Amino acid sequence: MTKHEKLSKKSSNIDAPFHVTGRTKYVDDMPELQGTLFVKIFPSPVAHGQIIRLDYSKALQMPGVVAVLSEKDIPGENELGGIVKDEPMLAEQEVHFEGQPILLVIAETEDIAHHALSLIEIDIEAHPVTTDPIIAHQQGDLLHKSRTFSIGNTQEAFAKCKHVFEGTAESGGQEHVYLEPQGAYSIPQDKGGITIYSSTQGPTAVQRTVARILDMPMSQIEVDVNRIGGGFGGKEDQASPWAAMAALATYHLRKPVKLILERKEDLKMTGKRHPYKSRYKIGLDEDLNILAYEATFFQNGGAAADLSPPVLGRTLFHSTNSYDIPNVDATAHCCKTNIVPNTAFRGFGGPQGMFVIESAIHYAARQIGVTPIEIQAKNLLKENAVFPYGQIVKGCEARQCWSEAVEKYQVAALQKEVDDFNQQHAYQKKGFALMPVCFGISFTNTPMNNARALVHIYSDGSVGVNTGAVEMGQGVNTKMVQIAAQMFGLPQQRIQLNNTNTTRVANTSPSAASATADLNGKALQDAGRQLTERLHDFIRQDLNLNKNERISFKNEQVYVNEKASALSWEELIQKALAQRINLSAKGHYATPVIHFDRNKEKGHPFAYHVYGTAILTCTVDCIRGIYEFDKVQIVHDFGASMNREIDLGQIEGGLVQGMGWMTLEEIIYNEKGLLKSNSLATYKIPDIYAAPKTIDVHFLNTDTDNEAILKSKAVGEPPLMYGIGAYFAICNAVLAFNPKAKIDYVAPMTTERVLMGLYGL
Ligand code: LUZ
Ligand code: MOS
Repeated sequence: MTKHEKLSKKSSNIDAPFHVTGRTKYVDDMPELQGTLFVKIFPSPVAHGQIIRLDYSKALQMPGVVAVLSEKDIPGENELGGIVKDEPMLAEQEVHFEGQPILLVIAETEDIAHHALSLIEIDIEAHPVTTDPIIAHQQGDLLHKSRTFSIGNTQEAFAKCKHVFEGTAESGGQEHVYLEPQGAYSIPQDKGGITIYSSTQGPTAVQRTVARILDMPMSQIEVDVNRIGGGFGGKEDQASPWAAMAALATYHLRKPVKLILERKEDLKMTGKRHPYKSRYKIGLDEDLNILAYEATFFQNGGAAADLSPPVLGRTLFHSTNSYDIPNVDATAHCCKTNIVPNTAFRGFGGPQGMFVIESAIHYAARQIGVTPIEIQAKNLLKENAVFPYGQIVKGCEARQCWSEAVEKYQVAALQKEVDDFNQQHAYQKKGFALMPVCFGISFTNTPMNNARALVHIYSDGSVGVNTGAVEMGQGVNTKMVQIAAQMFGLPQQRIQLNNTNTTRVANTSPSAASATADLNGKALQDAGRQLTERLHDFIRQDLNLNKNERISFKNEQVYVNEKASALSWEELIQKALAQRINLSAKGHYATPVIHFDRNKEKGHPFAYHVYGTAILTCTVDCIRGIYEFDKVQIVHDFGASMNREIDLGQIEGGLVQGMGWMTLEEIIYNEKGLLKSNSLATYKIPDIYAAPKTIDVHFLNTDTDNEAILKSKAVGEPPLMYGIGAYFAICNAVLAFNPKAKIDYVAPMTTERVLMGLYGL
């Protein structure tokens, strides 16, 4: 399906053979220890109310049921909130969203626990339900304080504009649909501690939450992650409750306990991408320069804060996407509603911000009578421009990506091809859109940008690597092995990457923010540097070399002045151990240069930015409203990609996931706050038929001095935002059929919305 340039650096994903032969192990694949018990969660059937009566005596009497646990059985704090303490793990008197956990049923089998749920009786007095963030804001229901980013003076700038437009835009939620649902397996240890195997992006977050719930020291909680079957942000913070629930049962019963959510439970009980409703005002001069931009974002945070505050922040950081706008006021409100607390999702609020500026540009272009491309091209970021948050634009590739895309993929010819097609076809119309992306790399919360690694060289010369990185399919294991192999001049087979484990690498940030390979890779390099320095000193003594002679490791051999010496790697290690040299090292990395002042909302929050431009072309069937994507062509700034195969996979996956968010995927709550799109039959994610017929990715190889690992830039999140172009490509096809179509800038652009646009319904 994919056309791509040659994947020159041959280092395919080390996990691939295991994935394709089914040998990869996820939490639920672990062999069960004898005596393992199973948990099922009794959830709130309503979105808001007061519990009047709760009777689980019948469930408790059912043969095979071992215990029913409620909030009263929590020895520590009944609190999940990592940022704001507003989220009980098990409901007390009030319930705030459908699916909120109330009780845990623990039984000898999963089936028994499942059946016991139906024996629980509950009466709830219904309270009013809010699902709309603007209404929540009017009622003063906020999860956190609102934030504003400002630069320049919008008042004065709007006064100078020839064109000023105002409008609204809305984007929907998005379900993560990681292949592996949430889950954990908790095992009591005889020293009093608990070991938890968790499907999490954040082992330390799980450890901290379990310790808090159980009132145990973190040092007694070991969290181990082999790998996870996808996360996409959904397991950055929201893997913790399931682990804490299993651990609570282990705490009381001293037994191994497993809790794996079924897909339908996962869909109902876990947070998603935040839906947003937004307003904008955009002002342009007669040459189409955007002089001023105002935006107000209403984020639908759900019933508790979870990660909504930093997600909201990233919406503001990316509210001007890839454009240089000198006067900006952007305000965002974190609104509390009665839906499941929403959470991190690839892009972390950035895509929601970008959708609004792209909507504003599209609307302005239609009103002025130019193409959006003209406005986009005119206003792209330039070197030394200033982002609204004060960071100066350095190493900017926005214009280079754009112009390479326009030239390489011949946008002028594409325009003609599309126009000709549209002339010749009455009931089929093509449309295309360009989507530039600029995404900042680093956790916006500066202190989170650190990582550690622990490396052991064993006496046979093999190397064990431990980092805080969680493999979730993104290929970070392969990247870590590549780095270690390169540092020691060893073949990849001699490097073993171990499970991510809180007893080996502590206090980790979650694998998130596209920064996992950068942070953990640099920590690994730090450990490697210590070990090679020790070994170099030893070799100098052993071979009687002076300071100027260069030592290196290549092909499992010690090289002196770029020539192979007689000393092999294995002999070196044995000799060094005989001399009692320490061949273990702990590496640490904290991203330099970044800082941010939350009071002024100014600083230098990102180590660097990733840039790119996508061209998305679609064909709309104007009788049925259905559409196909003919092709997506991308110029993406990879820096110097350390693994083209993995990085290409991230681009394709991110693109299609973003297109799904913008087109097919529609999360629907009814007026009672109940999730209607509660299965994969009613919630559609893109499959191979919905994916573009071709995806063509051009690697922009840049070698600017950035903070990326081996100058290979972060690649996890940025490509998702290329998918935003899908919305506008379809709009443009609809407008070709019906130039008076009312485009309301409400995503996703489902086939129903296309039909309404085509026929002005
Ligand atoms: N998580 C987080 C993230 O805690 N802070 C971030 O800035 C972020 N950005 C992207 C994805 N996850
Ligand atoms: Mo993420 S949204 O980088 O977990």
